[in-house]
Amino acid sequence: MVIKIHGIHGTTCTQRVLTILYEKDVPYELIPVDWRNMEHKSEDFIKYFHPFGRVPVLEDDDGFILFESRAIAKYIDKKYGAQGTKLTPDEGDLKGYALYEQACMLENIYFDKGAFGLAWENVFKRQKGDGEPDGVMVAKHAAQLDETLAVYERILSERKYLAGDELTLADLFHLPYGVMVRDLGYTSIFEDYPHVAKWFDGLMARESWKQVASFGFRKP
Ligand SMILES: N[C@@H](CCC(=O)N[C@@H](CS)C(=O)NCC(=O)O)C(=O)O
Repeated sequence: MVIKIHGIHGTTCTQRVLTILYEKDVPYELIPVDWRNMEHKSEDFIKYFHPFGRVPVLEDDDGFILFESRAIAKYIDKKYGAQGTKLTPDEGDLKGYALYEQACMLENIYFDKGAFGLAWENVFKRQKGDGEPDGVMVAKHAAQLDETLAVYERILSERKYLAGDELTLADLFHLPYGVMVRDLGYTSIFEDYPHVAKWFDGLMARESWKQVASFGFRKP
């Protein structure tokens, strides 16, 4: 039996998990969630898979269930540590590991705020019937993302990746929303910063992401 991912090809958080599965060379089965019929909000889905009624969810071959894309990615990385790309520093490397955890927080706290905010205002809000994009909020999120990438530029002028000179999960976590905001037309926020642009182009050029992107993009 292989790992099952309950999710939807082409949606951001499922993309985050699939990227890591490809990096680690781990076979998986995608169990498509019937989004249109709100399967993710059904009583059974909430009871057995995700208490908040969201995707993705990992179901391991022993029945272990895990939700939250970044936690799933860390689980896969740890379980298949020696396989595929090495994506975390050794835990014995105290400072290297701490810098990796710090980089994970940069993505989750600073980058995601602006990037998700832009995705929400420009795409998700309308789809959820929550109204039209609010120009003030769009400008606020764009400024927040710009501020974050200005800091990234300083970091990436001193090291190749956010946690050091080796690629980690923290870098890859940026791909789905980074690509989405670029596709929405916010490319200049990245391209104004040469080290950021080089770093992000390198991430998008990885085989793992090319594979995930080949499924197409779907806006939930
Ligand atoms: N922080 C969660 C977010 C999960 C999430 O919001 N997933 C979206 C799809 S990308 C979803 O299920 N949305 C349905 C909803 O919000 O009702 C993760 O990283 O897994």
